[in-house]
Amino acid sequence: MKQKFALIATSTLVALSASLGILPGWAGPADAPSSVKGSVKFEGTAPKPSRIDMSQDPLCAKAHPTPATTEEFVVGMEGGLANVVVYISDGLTSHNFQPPQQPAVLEQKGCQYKPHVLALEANQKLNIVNSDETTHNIHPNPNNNREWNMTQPHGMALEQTFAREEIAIPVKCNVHPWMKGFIAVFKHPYFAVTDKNGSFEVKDLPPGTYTITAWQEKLGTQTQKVTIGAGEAKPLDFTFKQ
Ligand SMILES: [Cu+2]
Repeated sequence: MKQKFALIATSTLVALSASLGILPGWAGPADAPSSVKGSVKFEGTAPKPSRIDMSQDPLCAKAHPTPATTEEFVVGMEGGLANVVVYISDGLTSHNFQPPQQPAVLEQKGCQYKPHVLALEANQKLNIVNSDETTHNIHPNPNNNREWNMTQPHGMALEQTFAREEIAIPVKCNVHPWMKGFIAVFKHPYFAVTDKNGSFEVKDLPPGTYTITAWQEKLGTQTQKVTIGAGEAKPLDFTFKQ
């Protein structure tokens, strides 16, 4: 009886250790999800954001006690570059993905797009929200998807989808010429957009060898090839310069 208890205790400990990834020499079960995690940096002096003149629409201007600035280069602490889309561009063995139930949300707030760069899956619902008092007219300019433009007064609900992969679709407002953003559409769930520190994490990857691409609206793309083992959190960094 005592021996049996010891056996159960040991196997529980092994399972626990494995799930925590602390058992030496064992990376986890073959199907344990992996991830790639790191940051994107801008090397050198990034172009300074410029002030946006919103005086054309007082409802926009009054939303900004201090003037809003352009978002083409958003560089944070220690050169971290925000709004970079990092994604698997090659190496997936499965190509059959259902879009998530949860809709993506693009907000127009202070007459700017929030977020400035949005990533979602093909056929995932996109809720477009106008939080401003003014009326916007959102107008994506795709190459590989259906083009549309919609007038959206405050409070009007708007839902759209994009059927095909496209990285990335420029979005503008037909009313306010300074309003610019991007929507990246993926046929798989393995993508992330860097935060204000330039950090990203692409999660729940099957182990494998992948080409990973980082896309920035002004600086173009960079790729790296990585092999990620089962349960491994692979560090990966990108550096852009102009
Ligand atoms: Cu607008």
